[in-house]
Amino acid sequence: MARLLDSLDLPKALKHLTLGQLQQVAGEIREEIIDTVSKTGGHLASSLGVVELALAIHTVLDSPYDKVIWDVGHQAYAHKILTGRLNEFSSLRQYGGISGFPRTDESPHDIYNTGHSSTSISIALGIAKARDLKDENYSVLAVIGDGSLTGGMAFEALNHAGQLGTSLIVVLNDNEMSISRNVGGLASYLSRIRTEPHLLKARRRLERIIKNIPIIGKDVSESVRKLKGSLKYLVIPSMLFEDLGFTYLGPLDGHDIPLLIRTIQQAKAKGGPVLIHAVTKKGKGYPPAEKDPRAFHGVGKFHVPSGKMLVSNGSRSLSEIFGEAVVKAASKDPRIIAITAAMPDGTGLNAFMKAYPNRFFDVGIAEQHAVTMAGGLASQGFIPVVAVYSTFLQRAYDQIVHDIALQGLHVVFAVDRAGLVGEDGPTHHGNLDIAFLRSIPGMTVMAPMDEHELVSMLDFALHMQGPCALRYPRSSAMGKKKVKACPPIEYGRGLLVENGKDVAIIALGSMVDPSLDAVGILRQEGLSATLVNARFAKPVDESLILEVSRKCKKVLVVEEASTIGGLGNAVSDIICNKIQEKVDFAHLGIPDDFVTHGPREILLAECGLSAMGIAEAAFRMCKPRGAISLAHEVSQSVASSVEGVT
Ligand SMILES: Cc1ncc(C[n+]2csc(CCOP(=O)(O)OP(=O)(O)O)c2C)c(N)n1
Repeated sequence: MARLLDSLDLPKALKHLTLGQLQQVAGEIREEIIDTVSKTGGHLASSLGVVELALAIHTVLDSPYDKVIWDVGHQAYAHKILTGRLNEFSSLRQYGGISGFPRTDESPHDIYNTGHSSTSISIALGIAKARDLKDENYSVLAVIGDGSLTGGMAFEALNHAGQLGTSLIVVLNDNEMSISRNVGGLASYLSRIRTEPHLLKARRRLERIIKNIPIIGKDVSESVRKLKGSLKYLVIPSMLFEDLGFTYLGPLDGHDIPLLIRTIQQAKAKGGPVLIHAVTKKGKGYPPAEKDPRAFHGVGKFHVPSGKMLVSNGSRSLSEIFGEAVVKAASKDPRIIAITAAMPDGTGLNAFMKAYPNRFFDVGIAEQHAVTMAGGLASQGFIPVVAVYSTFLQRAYDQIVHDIALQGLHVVFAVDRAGLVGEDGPTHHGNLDIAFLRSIPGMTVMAPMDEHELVSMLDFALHMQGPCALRYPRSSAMGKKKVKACPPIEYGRGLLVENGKDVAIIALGSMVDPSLDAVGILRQEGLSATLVNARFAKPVDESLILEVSRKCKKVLVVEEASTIGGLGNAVSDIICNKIQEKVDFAHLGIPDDFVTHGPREILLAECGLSAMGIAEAAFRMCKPRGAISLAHEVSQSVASSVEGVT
């Protein structure tokens, strides 16, 4: 049967649909999302939960004249479909296809690039003030989840917006979930509003009142005022949002399209800062996701009828291996504490959470607090391990500098998803950590070449002093050891893996393995290469660098990190400052640009970070006029990405 969705000129057509038609479109959007994400992977449960919300918003507002900002943006699939991207939707998260997050270069309806949490209210407030200053008249609406509301920035923005009093609508999409169950006092507060019996009664009353308020005309704001007066303080003992200066409307059923439409109309007519509290079900409309929204928050490919995940290579992720290793270490040392910022699953710390619940802290989406709290614990003799994705650690830079390094505290940073993450794209790539961590006095930065070295480095990090970061990519374990000899970690010492004479390749972490394959390719081309596993990005092994540079006179540094500020800069400084004779230097890493989304292997290859790319770069240094044979069988050298979503 032909879909109504295919015949509509969206989003304009929404305003002319009947309720029945809007409900039909909601169903069709859900099917489209489930079908596509089952093939592409993506943020399924979050997107299914806001279909009615997206429909109501685009029915009432005139996007892109009115501005809609989706916090994190992982839940914006329905918004994408409703704003003219139905035909491209099957390319979601694919290389060259549409992004899994709002992107301003993709559509004028995507007002801001998002991917990191808790930014939407600040963005919306800035846009609303710009509107006021330019004497313009559009509406600005931010949608923020209850998980994202645990981020400090969201509170900073609410605090400011309430004071400024400008017209701004914040829709709180409350599904009781972050990726895992939401945490903290705010979650308990929202839960109380949702479930206390006398508040439930008030909620029904509120819904009745809203349904009876005229949609247009001067009675509207009077009705809203009365409505507020009748409910505020009377039924909800401490109206946090009202006290901050917002008109609070809710809690409302976030799947009731007419109720949502009317409430957004009310909020628009009322003016000033308004918070609509919409209660939604994460995974709505797809039973496996409703049952297990955590597993379906971010998924790889799956079988639609059963909800079974289709895992392609079955091997374990580095995150899982890290998680197991830290549990083992904690069993021997009661001082070890694990901290995550709303990512117990993604970081592998769920094992620790189960084994040592008293020594485990999920702080919510609060990376800054996670780091400084670790500082407090470390100051009292504990050994905190803060497991954070590289991209989200950016949030806590000053805390690392001021609250950890300056105090000389022993905190271990497990920096997961370091390097290119793949399909989640530029907001999630973690290529800056080496640059921003290396410049901090007293910081140690390590990167393991495989899971075996990861475990050894974690052990080393737990037993040293001072702040220490261990960075590893979004990758699966390699299984067999490729480099047989794996001597114990020594502070600031690298490892000579191959001892050739024509060119020295100095590789860091994830780049050791493809560099080893590159050495094999070079051998077939008649060149003998040295390979150093750098192990440390700080402090670097100066004596080994000097030794191989003097011997080969050609040095290629390879790292899955920004070339600016990376290991390569440290190596070139040493060569420039300490070697008199001429040494050719080249550097492969992530260029000074925001890398797009797509499979990690493709993105790495585009940066020259494949076995063939590394071999070609080394070959060019040795034979600038020659050309490497294209016939080399390049093994799948970069451990393939783990299934699923960052
Ligand atoms: C700064 C930051 N830390 C962590 C994340 C990872 N992350 C993405 S979505 C999410 C949970 C968001 O929960 P919520 O806002 O309630 O949205 P829901 O998925 O439940 O709809 C987290 C922790 C992030 N995007 N940004």
